[in-house]
Amino acid sequence: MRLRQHLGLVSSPSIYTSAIARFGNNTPHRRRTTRSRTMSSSASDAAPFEKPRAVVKKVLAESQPEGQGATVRRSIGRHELRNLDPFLLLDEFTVSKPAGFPDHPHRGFETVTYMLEGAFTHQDFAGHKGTIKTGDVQWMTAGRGIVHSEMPAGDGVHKGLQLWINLSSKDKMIEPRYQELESKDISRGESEDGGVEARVIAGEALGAASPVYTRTPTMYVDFTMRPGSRLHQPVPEGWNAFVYVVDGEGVFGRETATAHYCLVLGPGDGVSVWNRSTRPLRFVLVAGQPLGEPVVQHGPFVMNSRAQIQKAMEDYYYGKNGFERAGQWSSSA
Ligand code: FJE
Ligand code: FE
Repeated sequence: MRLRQHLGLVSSPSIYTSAIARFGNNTPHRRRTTRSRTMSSSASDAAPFEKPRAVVKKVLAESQPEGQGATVRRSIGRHELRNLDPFLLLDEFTVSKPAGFPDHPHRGFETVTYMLEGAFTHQDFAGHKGTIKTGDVQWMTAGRGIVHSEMPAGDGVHKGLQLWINLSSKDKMIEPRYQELESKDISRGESEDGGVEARVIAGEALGAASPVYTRTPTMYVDFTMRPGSRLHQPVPEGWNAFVYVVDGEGVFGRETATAHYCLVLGPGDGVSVWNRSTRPLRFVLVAGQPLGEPVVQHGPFVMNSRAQIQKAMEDYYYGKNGFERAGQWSSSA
């Protein structure tokens, strides 16, 4: 029963090619897979991966002040979790009015905002304005320059995740672009036994694929697992990958983690997860192809050299090279 779940996982093309190749090849590993197909469900719990990814680092994202009166739990980007190329930052934000992230610039990377609860309104200097609600995603490619505000819409508590993905040197100065996904339009995959649901923000999982175009190849999936369920999720080899637990408790490889823990995964072709608890488990799995380029960051500017950072600050200050509208613009209440 659980094995069918593995097979379902390898039914889509592209990033699962290595797993498919394994099933079709007469490797020693195939024998194990074939055998488990005919054995009890406990035997099929064995990972179908040649090189299962293990947790190599486990860090609790502690709360810290950020923006104007806002609080974030920073995982990627904190001291212990730097250099997870192409990822620069992951903040779990919790914000109530009047706190927020008022007018600020970005250059050289992408921000992906995923709402967990409540709503956020964004406004930028080019007249883009919108509100993302629970379950919605805003995928913003800042490129050469964006100045915007990100503020809670309405009363109460507003929560979400913001991920920063670096852009390659050839993409850092592209025109800004937005990709927005409403919750209802997010592709959902489900394991065959219904124990696991995937909301696919980028890439593919459980037979569902996201329409988001990722300039830096990225996989971003929000998984919810029922008590007792298991997942064997392929993750492209050579990509850096991590898990961030949103709610509940799970076993990732051999490591157990609860909410607000970030788990960096080591090399391999997939990760196995087990919800051994009696409550639902929710986590995001994020993976990306490393850029392998120098990273020089100064707050919201991320470039390849000190000189380019200097240039970004000048461009912002003098309103040049993408920041032309920065001078006269400010967000409205
Ligand atoms: C910031 C540069 C920034 N984490 N999580 C410098 F871009 C920001 C910033 C955010 C942010 C926004 C949201 Cl909606 C969620 C975030 C940082 O806007 F706070 C500083 N100091
Ligand atoms: Fe921002």
